[in-house]
Amino acid sequence: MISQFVYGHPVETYAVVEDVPVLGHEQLRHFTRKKGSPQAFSCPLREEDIVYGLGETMRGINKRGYRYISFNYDDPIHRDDMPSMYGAHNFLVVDGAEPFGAFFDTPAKVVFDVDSKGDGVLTVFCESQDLRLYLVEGKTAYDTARQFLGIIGRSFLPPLWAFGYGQSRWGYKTERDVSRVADKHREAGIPLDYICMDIDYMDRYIDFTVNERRFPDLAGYAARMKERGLRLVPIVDAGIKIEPGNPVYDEGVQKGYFCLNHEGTCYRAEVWPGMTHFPDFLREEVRQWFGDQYKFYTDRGLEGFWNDMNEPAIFSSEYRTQGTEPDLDHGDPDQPERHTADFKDFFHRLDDGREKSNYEVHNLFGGMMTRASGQGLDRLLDKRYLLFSRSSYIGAHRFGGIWTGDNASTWEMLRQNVYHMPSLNMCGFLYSGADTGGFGGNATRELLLRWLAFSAFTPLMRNHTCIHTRHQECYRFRNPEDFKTIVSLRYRLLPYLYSEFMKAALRQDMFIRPLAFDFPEDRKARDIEDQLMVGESVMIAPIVEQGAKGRIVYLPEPMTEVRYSREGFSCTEADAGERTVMVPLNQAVFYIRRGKLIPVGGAASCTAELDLSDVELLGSGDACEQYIDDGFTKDCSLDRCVVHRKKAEA
Ligand code: MIG
Repeated sequence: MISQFVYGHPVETYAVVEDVPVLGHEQLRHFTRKKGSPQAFSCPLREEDIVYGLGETMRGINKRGYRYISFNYDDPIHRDDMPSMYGAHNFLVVDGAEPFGAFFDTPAKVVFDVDSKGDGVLTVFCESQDLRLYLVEGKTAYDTARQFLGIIGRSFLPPLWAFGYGQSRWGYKTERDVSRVADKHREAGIPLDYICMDIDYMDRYIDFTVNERRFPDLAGYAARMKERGLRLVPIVDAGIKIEPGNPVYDEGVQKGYFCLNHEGTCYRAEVWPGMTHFPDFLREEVRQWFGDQYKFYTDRGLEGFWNDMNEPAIFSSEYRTQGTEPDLDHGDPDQPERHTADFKDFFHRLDDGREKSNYEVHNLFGGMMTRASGQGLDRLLDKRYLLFSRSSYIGAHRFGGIWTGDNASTWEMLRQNVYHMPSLNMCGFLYSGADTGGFGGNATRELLLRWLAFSAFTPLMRNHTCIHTRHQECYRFRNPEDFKTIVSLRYRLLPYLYSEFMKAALRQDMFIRPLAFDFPEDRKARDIEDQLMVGESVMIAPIVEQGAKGRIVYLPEPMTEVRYSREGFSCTEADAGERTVMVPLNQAVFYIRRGKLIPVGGAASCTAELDLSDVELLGSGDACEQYIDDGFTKDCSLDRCVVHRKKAEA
């Protein structure tokens, strides 16, 4: 049961794509609304109720006990008291006596106080008077989340190669740098499908250009790499450099495609290329135009992209030339103001004729860039593309995935990655992942191995790190053989993972879930945050602590324990309850649910070498269904599933 409540005159966000009946304000259940600025929606929580959701916010899977702010921001210090990250995912699920979910569909700032004072009250403060509130009533928390996924439209479907392993580093500058990464992986036998090109591939950081000294023949190079089963994935930033003579700039100015300043001329903000203008992504015509620009890359054979700096990030502006240190709100919990001045300085002209400051519609900017790029790529390519963005809003999940931005090489950040995955899935962002190994700071061998063993199960599995940090490619560490084993696990699992991802996306379901969603009656499973369900049949229990030789795992039911080492898979049947499992750094352990089977494949150095239909079956079930396609087709449907049955033992 889903209903909608409309307040004021909401801005079109394109988040919900299904018709949802609008009820009168007096019919609002669960919440009491207090008018004012901000308007506040409150509901009581019982001691035992759990609050899920809020996508890309810090802290645990149960959001209870803290305060979170939806106001997209580029802040690389991901301390767990950071109130907002890069995305705004305003959906939460209250798992109480009557489970329900609520989606606050407004692009302005929203503050979620999830019982931060411990007095059993959830209050959502919406700064704008204009919003749609969607209320979802489900049988369980999982059912509630699934119903929500049903109204926001199907997840973006990346190509198979996007499920391979990717290597990235801010600092690869030239064709030689990129080739070295490719060669070293191939030499060490570490599988690899793509290499990201960070801002240095561009001509002076200008979008839709390439530095021809560094990449003299990008098209030829991309083709040669593709023959080796490797793709190039360039970064695209939000701002367009002010440079008369550049056709993208000229056309944007001439057609009025950029955001305006207080004087009604194009707003000027400094980012990587120097002074730039921001495309007014909130308008359809501008999105069309921006999306079409990706032709520069697709003409050169590129099929994958990451969109960055689209909160948008601003170093300085025509109004703020100094004081680049943002006044971040890490302190007073009753003062939700963050650094907002810049966002009040530029304006969007909406398709409905209204003009809004970026501050009023702030959280839509990055998501609309994703929509523009995704729709453009869909027009330009006759196959599926890879796209992931830093900033996002619910709805953008239909056009691309996200990565969780500038984390760090710390164990906390690995734990945060574990918590993020189910929360993002509830908000539609199935294709997501973190910078494996950590962006800021220096990764250790142990951290990277444990992190890889976790991100082997996340759809986006990319090792990325910041310039001037320790080199973090697998082959830089002692015994690359161990890294090969862990990354190979990902490839051997791809028949299962790809199939389960595609099935979940096509069914508008979650791919990664909290344990409690699958075992709602199990009191103990309800409280577990460091084990997750991946696809229909697998449970994982990642190791997220330095020096840990193993960990305690809770099994809500008897399962098959699968250990992966350089010798391959070995299975043992494990009883329900707690068990201690020892996991050396060069091994990984996961679990298959009772009565389930999963298809696993052979080793491969890239997805092009994989034969998805050549599988062996692990687990205790009799049959399983595997989704198989060519990895590119846009014509994806559940009809592509094949059934495998376990052969009777001889
Ligand atoms: O101001 O392009 O989150 O992944 O390496 C930093 C350089 C800009 C931020 C992204 C990061 C990327 C970096 N970018």
